[in-house]
Order: sequence, then C-alpha cells, then structure tokens
Amino acid sequence: MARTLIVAAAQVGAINKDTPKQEVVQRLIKLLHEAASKKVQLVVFPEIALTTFFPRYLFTSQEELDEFFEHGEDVTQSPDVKSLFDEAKSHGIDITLGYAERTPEGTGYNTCVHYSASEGKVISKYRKVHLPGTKEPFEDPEAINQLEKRYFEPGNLGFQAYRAPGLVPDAANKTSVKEGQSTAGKGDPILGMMICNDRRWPEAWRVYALQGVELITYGFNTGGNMAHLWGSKPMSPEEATREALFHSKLVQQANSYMNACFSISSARCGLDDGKYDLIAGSAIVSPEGHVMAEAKTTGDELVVAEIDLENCRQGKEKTFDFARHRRIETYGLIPRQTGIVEPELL
Ligand code: CDT
Repeated sequence: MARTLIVAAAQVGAINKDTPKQEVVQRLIKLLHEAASKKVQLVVFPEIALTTFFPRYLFTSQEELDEFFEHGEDVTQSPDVKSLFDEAKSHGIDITLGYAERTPEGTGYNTCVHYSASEGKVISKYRKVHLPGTKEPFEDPEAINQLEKRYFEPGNLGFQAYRAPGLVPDAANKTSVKEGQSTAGKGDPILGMMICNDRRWPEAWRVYALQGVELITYGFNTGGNMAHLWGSKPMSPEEATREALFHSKLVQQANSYMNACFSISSARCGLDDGKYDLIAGSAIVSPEGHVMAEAKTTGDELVVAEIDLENCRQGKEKTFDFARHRRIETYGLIPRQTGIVEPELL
C-alpha cells in the first residue's frame, strides 16, 4: 500500500552576525507559507537555523555568546521563535528545526526538534553527537574556526528513531493489528534526526536503520573553504567548494541507499557577512540513492518532493535485509574501539 507524503527542505541563505533572530524567523515563515501553498506536510529547516553559524567566532563575553542560544526546556515557547511553531500548527505542517540549546542547568547543545502539527507539540528532540572542529581557535588569524567542541557538549539523547503521527492516512496502530501479523512498513512513518557532521558517520545512519528508519532528516552548515579543518591538498576556493558539495552529496546518497531510507538535507548556505562561504546543495534522496530534488540556488529556497515510504521495502527486505545478511560476530571492533589501531609492522 502506498504511504506517500510531500516533504521539503527549507534551505536558508546568508545570515550575518548581527542579523536579528526575528528577521530570520520571518524568512523561515515565508518558506513555510510557500510550503503550505505546495501542500507540503513536513518541512526540514537547517542546523542552527536562527542565527549565523556562530561557532566560527571566539566569544569572550558569555552574554554575547548566549544571544545565539535558545534558553529553557521548550523551544516552542522561546519568545523569538514561538511564531514559527504557531504558523506550522495553523498550516498543519510538521517542522524540524535546528537551534543552539542552553539547558536550565547551563549546558550547551547543538539541537533539533520535530514539531508535530497534529499533536501541537515537540514529539522528538535530538542533540548533535559528532561535534567537529576544535576547542581552541587556530593560531593562524586567517583560518576559519569551527569551535563546536568549545560551545557544545556531545549529544546525550542517542539516535532515537520515532514515529510521526498524522502524516500518512490509515496507518496501522497497536489496536488495528492482529496478533502475529507483521507491522513492518504499515505504521506511522519512522523518522530519525541527525545534524550536519553526523551525516558523515555511517554508524549514525546504521543505528537508525536498525530501528527501521524510513526517513532521515538533517540540517547542515558546511564551510565551502575550510582548509584548516578538511586537511585536504591545496586547492582554489572554487575547487574546495566543489569538493565539499561532492562529499555532502556522496554521503547522503550512499547512506540512504545502504540503509534503505529516504533522506532530506537542508543547508544554511551563502556568504555570511559577505565572506564566510557555506555550501548549498539541499536535497531529497530516495532509498535507492537517487536525488529526487535538489536546491538550484545558494539562497532561501524550498526543495520539494513527494515520497512513498513503500519504496523503502525493497532495500529493507532484499539487498539490505539485516536479519538475514548482517554478520554481527565480525563487527566487534565498532563498539569497542574509537581510533585506528594498525596491524603490527612487518
Ligand atoms: N556544522 C558542521 O558540522 N559542519 C561540518 C564541518 C566540518 S569541519 C570542516 C560538516 O561536517 O559539514
């Protein structure tokens, strides 16, 4: 049975260091209105979607740094952001939104939430596990910093898949399924969120896939030209941007295929403050690894596709039927070892 839904990545272009959050939220609401006109049911906004990508700066004032965070337990009640969730509810559109979270205890996380319009509340929260970059800024004053390890703790919520209600009609539920009947591919959509750098780690995708994930969503802020962090051979800024885009697509297509799930990636992109280049390339990818829709610009843009979750079944039941083909007795190093241990020298 077809389980179709219309989904979108809401790509967001340049945001400067001093751009007020209210101004950004108005742009997000404009994208949401476009989504409503296209009957979109789920909109994925980028990582740290409300401000510029502030981990590129070293802050000495805690007060100045805290301006970039949302404070407290419930982001839907954050004064600058509440109107976005209210709009999502009034249009009946689910959204995922990335933002910097400061908990009541004072801990910083790079976070995103799934807000369900039918439930009128956040149904899942994810905190970024893989924090790239450095704790201390580079000595080279020309280098672009990525100080996520300084401002955030690694996420403590794991990769928890969840079902999103109200998106597909006639979804099976606990009471409608007879005992012994398989429920695979029949219930409400199974989703998983990750954030930016997580997309480069196959473990993150696989942990979701082991929970039957059908759609993975994530936002990203990826520098087009971050030679100090990528550590790649010297290249022109144009080549570096092309390479960053290539890797971004490569991981999305390959991991969607290998885990038999759809994926939606949403970029914060463009030239922040006229000089910090972030790649675009927001995309919606099928479980066979094909790009179904992708951004054509480096600015605010809605990328829309209709997806049928039924198309996950083929990969999950044949090529990547985990229960039949995985050999966990050979994967022991994965949870036991973090870094590389080479074989002894000959
Ligand atoms: N935001 C984020 O995680 N960005 C990283 C940059 C890596 S360091 C160059 C990314 O993986 O895209």
